[in-house]
Amino acid sequence: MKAYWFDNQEGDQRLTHDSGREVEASYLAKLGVLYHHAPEVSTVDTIAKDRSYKNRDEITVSPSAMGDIYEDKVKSFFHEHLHEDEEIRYIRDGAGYFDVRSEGDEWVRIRLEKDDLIILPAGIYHRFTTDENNYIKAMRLFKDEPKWTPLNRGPDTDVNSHRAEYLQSRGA
Ligand code: KMT
Ligand code: NI
Repeated sequence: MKAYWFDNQEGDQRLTHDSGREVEASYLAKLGVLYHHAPEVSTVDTIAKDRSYKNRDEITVSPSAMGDIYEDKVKSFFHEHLHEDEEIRYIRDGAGYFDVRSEGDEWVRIRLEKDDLIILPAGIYHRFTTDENNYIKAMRLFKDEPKWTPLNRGPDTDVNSHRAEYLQSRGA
């Protein structure tokens, strides 16, 4: 895992976009974003149990796994959105970036590779992209009825109750 302020430069979303200014895991925690390095799957089992996650699956995001829809998928993952439930991703292979909005509404880019696990809280604005290698395999953990529908940022999401709860929990 490496986190840094996004450089806001034009160019392919899959480039590093590294401003050179690093972001500490402790700042991510202030945003409610929790990171774990988990080389053992047993660590993931413990996190899942503690947070009442009962199911999991694996997704591969790559042109060979997705075929013609790959480019559209990558574009749609990169639309800024929130979810009404938390999002846990455990990277099994490849790499990718989760961008999350800071307290000041700036992008923090989080690079994740194999054995990295991230928990994004419900209500945080974020987006995802693969990197230049166009390949990531990730485990997705979910509860019985995951509310993963991406709600694209707009007037409605700004007044979403999960968004309000998120901001309140951050002390914003
Ligand atoms: C997401 O939430 O955008 C995804 O699930 C993308 C694939 S998982 C790395
Ligand atoms: Ni999401």
